[in-house]
Amino acid sequence: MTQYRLHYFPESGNSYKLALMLTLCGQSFDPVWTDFGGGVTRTPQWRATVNVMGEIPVLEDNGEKLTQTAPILLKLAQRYGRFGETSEAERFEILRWLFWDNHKLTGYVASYRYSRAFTSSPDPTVLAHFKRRIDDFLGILDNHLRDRPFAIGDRPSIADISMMAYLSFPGHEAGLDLPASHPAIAAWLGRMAALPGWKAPYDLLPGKRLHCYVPA
Ligand SMILES: N[C@@H](CCC(=O)N[C@@H](CS)C(=O)NCC(=O)O)C(=O)O
Repeated sequence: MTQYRLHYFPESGNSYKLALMLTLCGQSFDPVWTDFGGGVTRTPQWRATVNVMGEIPVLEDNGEKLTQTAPILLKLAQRYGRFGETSEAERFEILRWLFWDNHKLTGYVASYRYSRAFTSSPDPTVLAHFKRRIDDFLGILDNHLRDRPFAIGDRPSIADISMMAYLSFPGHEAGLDLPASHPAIAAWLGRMAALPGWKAPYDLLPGKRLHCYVPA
């Protein structure tokens, strides 16, 4: 049986992608809380020994350190025969949304939420720029989900797991009220949360939290 260790911090939606995928596949993992706020991932020692890219999450798979959630999700989907593709066309669709998520949706929502909620004096110009970008991306996703229950069609896939991660944290952190602003996204999040075994981010990622500067 594969032994997993997940290096994470609780506010990390990227970590949640892997924690949720493992959980939905019936797998357990040892949580390795990491002092992201204290700057440990910026240290030369951590980069030399844990992740040369200086990022969380890192998934240890029987001792092998894997990074980048998209290829890890693809690997887990193949290993467990869950949330992957059943045809070449579906594989293309999954990759298309995974790349879009990493570059656009997660890239901007994560940066916006982190600056807004977890730093003491965010630059308003930078925040406004991020917000304009995420409004556009959320609109694109909401449109896409109006005519289909999940990202690639009738069944949930790793593309959904990847894209839902940052949208599953408490709304006040990113200042989002998705049921009011993007009802198709809110309905899709509800369908994902109804999957057997689903758990919310802070239930899967325990431990000391960053100070949150915005009120709940
Ligand atoms: N594309 C990466 C993104 C990972 C990522 O950006 N992680 C954040 C924390 S959730 C991080 O470590 N950021 C550090 C930085 O940007 O310097 C993935 O999917 O694993």
